[in-house]
Amino acid sequence: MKIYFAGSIRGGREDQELYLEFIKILSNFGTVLTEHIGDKSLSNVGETIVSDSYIYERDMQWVRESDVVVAEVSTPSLGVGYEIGQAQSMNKSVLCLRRTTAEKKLSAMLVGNAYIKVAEYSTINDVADILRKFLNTI
Ligand code: 6K6
Repeated sequence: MKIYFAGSIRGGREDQELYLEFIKILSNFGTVLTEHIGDKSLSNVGETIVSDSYIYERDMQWVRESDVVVAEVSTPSLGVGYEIGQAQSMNKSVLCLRRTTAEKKLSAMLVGNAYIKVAEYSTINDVADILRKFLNTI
């Protein structure tokens, strides 16, 4: 199974360590195409050797190739929201996970969207349970 994991980059890197945990769990179910989301050296403003258009084209190709898109949405990110919308238009299965303690309310574009599954979690054990249940249906 090819898994596209989405998490905030320029929206803010406060949850980077959490993304690493997600990627570790997801790797038990298939290939995570976007392991760089957990990369500590990827800052929200850092210079990149590749252009934004390269990143866009590559990431959209990976969404196309993926069997499922899993997004951690506790830190609001325009890019993650865009990827989720694109994934829906490509008929991909989409799961969004959000910490119960996340400061901001999640966008109505996700919560109000019957196509997208949104789950809340408190602990990383909850995440493992939610992902196992969801991915075993794919
Ligand atoms: C380095 C420093 C800043 O940005 C970079 C490299 N950028 C990206 N590399 C890989 N994927 C990216 C990059 N920027 C955005 N994305 C994609 O959008 C990822 O798949 C994330 O799920 C999402 C994050 O969007 P923003 O709006 O938070 O950046």
